[in-house]
Amino acid sequence: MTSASPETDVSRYDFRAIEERWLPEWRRTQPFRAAGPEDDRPTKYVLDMFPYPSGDLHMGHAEAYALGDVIARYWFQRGYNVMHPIGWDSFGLPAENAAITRGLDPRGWTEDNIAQQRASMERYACSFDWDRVLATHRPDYYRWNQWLFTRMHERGLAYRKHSNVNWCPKDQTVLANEQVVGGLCERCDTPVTKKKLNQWYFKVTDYADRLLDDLDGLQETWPSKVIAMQRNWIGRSAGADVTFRIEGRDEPVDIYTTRPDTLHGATFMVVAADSDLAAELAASADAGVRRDFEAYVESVRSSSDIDRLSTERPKTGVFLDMYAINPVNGERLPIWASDYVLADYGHGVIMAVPAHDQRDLDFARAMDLPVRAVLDCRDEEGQPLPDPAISGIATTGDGTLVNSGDLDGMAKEEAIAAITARLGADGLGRASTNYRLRDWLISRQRYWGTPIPIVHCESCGEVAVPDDQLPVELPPAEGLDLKPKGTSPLGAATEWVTTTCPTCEGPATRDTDTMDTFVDSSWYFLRFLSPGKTDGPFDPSEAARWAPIDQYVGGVTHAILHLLYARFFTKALHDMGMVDFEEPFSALLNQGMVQMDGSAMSKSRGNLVRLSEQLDEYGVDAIRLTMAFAGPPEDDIDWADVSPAGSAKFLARAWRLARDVDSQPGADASAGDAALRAVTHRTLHDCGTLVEGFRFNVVVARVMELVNATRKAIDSGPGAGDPAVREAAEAVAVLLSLFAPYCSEDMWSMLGHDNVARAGWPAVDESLLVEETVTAVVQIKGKVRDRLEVAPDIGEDALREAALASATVQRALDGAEIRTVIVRAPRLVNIVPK
Ligand code: ANZ
Ligand code: ZN
Repeated sequence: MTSASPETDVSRYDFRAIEERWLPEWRRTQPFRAAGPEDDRPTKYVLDMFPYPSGDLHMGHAEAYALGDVIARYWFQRGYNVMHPIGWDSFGLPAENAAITRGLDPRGWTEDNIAQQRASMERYACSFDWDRVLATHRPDYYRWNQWLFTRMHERGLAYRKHSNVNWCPKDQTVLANEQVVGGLCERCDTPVTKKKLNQWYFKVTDYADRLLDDLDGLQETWPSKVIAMQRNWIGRSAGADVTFRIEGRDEPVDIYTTRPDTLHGATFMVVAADSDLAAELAASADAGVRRDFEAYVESVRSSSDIDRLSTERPKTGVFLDMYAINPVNGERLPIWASDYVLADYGHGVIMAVPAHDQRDLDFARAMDLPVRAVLDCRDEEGQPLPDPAISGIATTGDGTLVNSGDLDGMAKEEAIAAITARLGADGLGRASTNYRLRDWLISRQRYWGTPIPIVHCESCGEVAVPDDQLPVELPPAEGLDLKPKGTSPLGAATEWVTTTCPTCEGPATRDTDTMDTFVDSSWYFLRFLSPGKTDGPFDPSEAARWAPIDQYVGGVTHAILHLLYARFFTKALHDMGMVDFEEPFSALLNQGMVQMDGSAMSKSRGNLVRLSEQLDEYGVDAIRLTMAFAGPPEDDIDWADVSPAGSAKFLARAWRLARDVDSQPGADASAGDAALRAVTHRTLHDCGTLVEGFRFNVVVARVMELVNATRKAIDSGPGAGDPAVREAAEAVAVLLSLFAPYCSEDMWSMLGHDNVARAGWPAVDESLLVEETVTAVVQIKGKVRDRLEVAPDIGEDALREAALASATVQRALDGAEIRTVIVRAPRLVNIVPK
């Protein structure tokens, strides 16, 4: 780097000049390439979630990449062979909608944005391996989506079925359950409706137990909030199926319940209005009932599952004029159809126990149906809870059975076991498990996605496109109307759609749906490991060497879907023998959001902070440092509360240390100032632990202290020629390389070295890790009178004694008698005189 160093002869810190000096240098040297299998250093795979290329980078990206970079750069300094790649999640609605509104080809628009984001990332000094970039909209990537789809299809893990799906009338596309938020489309806030369609699914439910159980192994390294969200999403529920006979019908029905102990309290049955069973039962009823039922089903169609399950909502329904028989006591239970029972959970039909289930109770009260308590429930003081029939509040806890024949007096678990055994003996019941998790609906009726590699043949049916004919490339957008209209725009690409069957060579048509973009992001972390591979999605030996990912960094917005799908893919790949691990992300860090004045930044609110303007004004390093210094990484950052100007000032102060050092590289530090050396080595020692614990803001604070101590040593201590000053300045440069790459590179160069990012973590001299002291404040009646430097582990008695022995304190007490002394070791002593 000799070409760059002579120019460092400037006496002022000028971040623009420094950026201009080093960016071309790094472009040339590419310091962050991961090394191949010949390298025997230990590996670390650090991954930042890849962005959508929907515009230039914004403040949110700046935060995420600054924090991910601290971790990656730390492991580089620690001497690891680090994999830190980046790519683009470049298919999907944002790009397509933007392309439609601007009348552009999504391809060109996407590539332009990628080029812009890449340039911004380079300027931002992200430590990415630029030899590994990928973009999911390119055929050399999505070819492998199709290949993986085919492997899933072979195993029955990809299948097509006709079913009621969430439909966004505005975007004219299906939505996964996860993309429906509060009944609204996640993207455009339009109320979501249901539509019956033939759609492609991945069989995630086959993996429900493993997806749930394997969360146990992530307990220590994933945010507990994310684990809880995953658990809740999978929603495993243990209960029993119970078989009820229906009067006038040959076939009995099974219901699912988590409370078989309440079977004697069932007073009616409710079937999901939109289920096949409801339609079947209604069909045999008289014309009046049928008419009411059909009108009701129509009205139900537009409500979301969340609304339907809400306890707030008034209950509605239709009596089907039929009866079920309770298997334990032969009672006749009227059968109703309602929307508060979901068609696709359990069996889509329930026994209603209004005394002990709030929604059943609301329904019973609305329809004037009987309520019978079968549990004696008590409050904390042992007092009986009010009768639900009168209070309107169901008693949903545990209790002792009553009104339940010979089960009376039993506790919940005992009763569940007894009832289940009894029903089991008669073939009328069995233990059963249900999940909230549904199969993953992956087909979309949009252009900008991976074509589903299936052709439909009249004689052979669904035929997978053979591997050697992949990729099935998207036809050009030109001439196609991309606007959403309910069917895929690909249907209009007649030439593309018309094909021959790979099996019988007869005429066939291509499937015109494209894949959900979550498919693309479910395995991209493996593609980075062998991005140019042309005979498979990834190289299994590279996967064995690098994966699973040691540290994943990204937003909590992906806490459910993306992580769940990536986990599912990993398990499926494991079962195909392609990877030897079952969880993709060994550790996860969710960074907070960048806000302005207490709320999310948005164009409409006018509180948008532009990253490019911030970078121009304060420089890349100051912005990165501000992101790290703002607080714990999980917390939101309010840009109104932070000071990039303060960060810039601090960086100038650090930089001047290197300028002032007046000793030769390699000077023997052991001869240097002992006090400064102690601070340097303590800082290096602690900062390692702090980085590994994600306490980046504390690391920055510690570097600030080290800078201050070094400045003091130069100005009023042993002076700029002391080798301990050089040692300290070099430590500052290495530590700052995690946060402020430009400034630290310039410092490093002034100090006579090159490539600070690979300098290596300075060795810590343990003998210099002298015991630190902390400051104890001594108060008299709450007023500060003295400060004492004490050992951090000082005991209460010793601290009390030291405080009372202080001359300043004695003078202030002026012989007064002492009533009490409050001691909070090691920080505080408060003396209260009589
Ligand atoms: C009788 C009962 C009595 C129930 C009681 C609860 C309390 P989780 O825990 O979510 O699995 N249920 C079953 N299928 C349903 C469906 N398709 N739509 C709406 N609700 C359904 O909930 C299982 C409980 O939810 C089941 O247990 C059933 O009501 C109801 F004191 O059966 B229970
Ligand atoms: Zn055929």
